[in-house]
Amino acid sequence: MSEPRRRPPGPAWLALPALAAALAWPLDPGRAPQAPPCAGDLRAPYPESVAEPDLYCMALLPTPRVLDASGVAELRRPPGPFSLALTAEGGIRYRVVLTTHGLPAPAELGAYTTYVAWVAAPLLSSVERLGQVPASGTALLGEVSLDKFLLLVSAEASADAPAPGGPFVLRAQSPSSRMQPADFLEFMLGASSIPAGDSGMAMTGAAAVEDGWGAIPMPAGITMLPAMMELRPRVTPWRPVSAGTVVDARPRELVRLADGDSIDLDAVLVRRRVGDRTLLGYGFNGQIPGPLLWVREDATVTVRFTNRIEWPTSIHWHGIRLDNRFDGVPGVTQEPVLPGERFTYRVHFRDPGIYWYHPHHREDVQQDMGLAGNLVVESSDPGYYGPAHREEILMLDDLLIGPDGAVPYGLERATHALMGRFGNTMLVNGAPSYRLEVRPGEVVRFLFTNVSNTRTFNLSFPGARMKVVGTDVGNFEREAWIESLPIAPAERYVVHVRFPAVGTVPLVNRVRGVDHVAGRFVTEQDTLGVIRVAGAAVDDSIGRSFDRLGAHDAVRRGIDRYRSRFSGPIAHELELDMRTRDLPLVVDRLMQVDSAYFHPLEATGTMPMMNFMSTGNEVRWILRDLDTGAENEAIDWRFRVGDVVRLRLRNRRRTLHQMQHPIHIHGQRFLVLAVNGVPNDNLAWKDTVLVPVGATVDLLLELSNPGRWMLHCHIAEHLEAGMKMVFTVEESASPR
Ligand SMILES: [Cu+2]
Repeated sequence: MSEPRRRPPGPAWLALPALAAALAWPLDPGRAPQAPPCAGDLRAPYPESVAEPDLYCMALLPTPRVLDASGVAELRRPPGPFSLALTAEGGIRYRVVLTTHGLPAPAELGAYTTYVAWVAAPLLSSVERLGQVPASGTALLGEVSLDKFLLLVSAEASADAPAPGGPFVLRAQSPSSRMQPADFLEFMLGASSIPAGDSGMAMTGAAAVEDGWGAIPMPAGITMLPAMMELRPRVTPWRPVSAGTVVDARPRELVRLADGDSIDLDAVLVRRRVGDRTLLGYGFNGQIPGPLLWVREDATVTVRFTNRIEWPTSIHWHGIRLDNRFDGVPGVTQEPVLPGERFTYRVHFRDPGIYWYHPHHREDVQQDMGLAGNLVVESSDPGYYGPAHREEILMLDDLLIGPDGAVPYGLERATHALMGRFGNTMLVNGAPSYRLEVRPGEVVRFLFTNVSNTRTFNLSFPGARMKVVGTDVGNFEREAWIESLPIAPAERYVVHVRFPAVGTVPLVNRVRGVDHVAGRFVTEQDTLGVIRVAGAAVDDSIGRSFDRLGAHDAVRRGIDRYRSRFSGPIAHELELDMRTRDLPLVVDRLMQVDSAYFHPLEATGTMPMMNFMSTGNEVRWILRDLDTGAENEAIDWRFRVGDVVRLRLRNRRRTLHQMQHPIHIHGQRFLVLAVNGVPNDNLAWKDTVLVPVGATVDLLLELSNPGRWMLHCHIAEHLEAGMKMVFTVEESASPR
């Protein structure tokens, strides 16, 4: 089955050097073809464009009155701190850049003086003005965030026309409109019914599955094909069993460690309460999350780790630029720590910020069951983050719990290899109902870490303003207002939120799910916690400072010495891809139908059975070096300490299934220079970046730390299905 291709109506808009110049496109002096996403042939072989035209471009077709005219719209990421711009509801925000060619003078069509572009819902239930466009040329227009939409251009008597009055001359459908209810599936695959309309996504039903897997939770309101319900992973189901006494999981404890201090960490089996369920899990020192380790910047601490669980394991110190020997990657930096064995880590903390630690072996099981803890590295500057009344450290997670308890894991290989194990129970600090009490006017600093296997959250506090302050390895150059916080697995963000008035404010995750079979979007909303605002108002000097966006001059100055490298050549280009083999026919067929459109962000699990049955036997996720063709661990990059290189990550869309990938680089730090060619103007050091489907992300990687380091996707199941590589950083021959 071939993918639909839009054949543009005329060749005139194809080569648009003027567009690039007009919009100051960052032309790449390094490798040749870096065109804006929509400046080439939309059918050209990827990767000639800087983003996937199939997802980020729309060819506009002429109406019969202007058959020689044409147009193309680019769906451009608006500037902002995240690689994907979302609304609080989870819609993807795009800035529309519209290029028209060959439209007649408006007066030739009647009493008109100009052309105006509009965005409309598919059935024209709403129409909004996007801005004025020329008869031939390029205009930067307003934002679009509808799931599916039409772009329309009409001739108008006035540029200020509040609604379309004149004739339409150009129109196009959003790439997401390619998703349609697949009526023929009923015939082809035996779907009993394809419901219409929108509904919530609460996991209400469950598929009773025999043979040791228990019952698999199903999202309500999402179409399931009967043939899908028969699917099983071709691995042995594994769930923990308690032999002898099992300790009850405790909430985490704060452990302050001074330079030179030591701590014992044991991975143990625990019994945990999640809502009204009792489950077996794993905890560091019996705690979920693991102990909150608090250190000062530049401290070195010793961690004596003992493995008291039944899997081989290790501890990885996520985001810490430590000595390679202690990075905790079995097979790369150490042997796995076998059950009953010990390993001693010496961890040095160079950079202030919020970090975390977790196993680096079968994370899909061990991390999911509770082995994850936060680390706070306190800055020597007491005003590092700016003023706030209090600080809350929140670890976000989700668990997949069916009527028979936690859904078993795969013994030989991870299940859920396609999309990762999306949970149906949201957790904050290991528990399903986070509560906080504050006084009116309080500014709360939240330090968020996403430790879920695959879920990208889109957090907001409706009714309270939020600004982003910092991320993985320190602060942004300056604070920025945000309407929501998209946070991918392994990412961290520091935000300040002000709660102005008495009442309650929920912490919500709001995303758009894709019902692939019915070809529609659905709303998913989860309340992760509740902030109760009560009592006397606080003194407002911190509140007043909250209203101003602060600048982090030290961060900006620190980045200044790298700016001359921003436009250097691209050292390596990695394509993110996947391959399948031996998939059941029903899955393969459905994936082919499905591949007509991939949403840039798969924010929730709407294909639970197809996902559940897939393992590393059927699915291989791939990092491919575009220079050598080498894949995953066959890639062999070599650098020297002091190198500063540009990397380009391209998330290939033209494949059977694609998904966003949070790419993590061990032992170093990087800047996200640009997404889909749009440069970032507010930078921060990071160790994990979300690469949306079909997107291109440019990084500036600083090689500051010698050793053999991993680069991998932080979706636990994608890592287990191969999506990893190792690069080498050699000691510098001479001081730099
Ligand atoms: Cu991935």
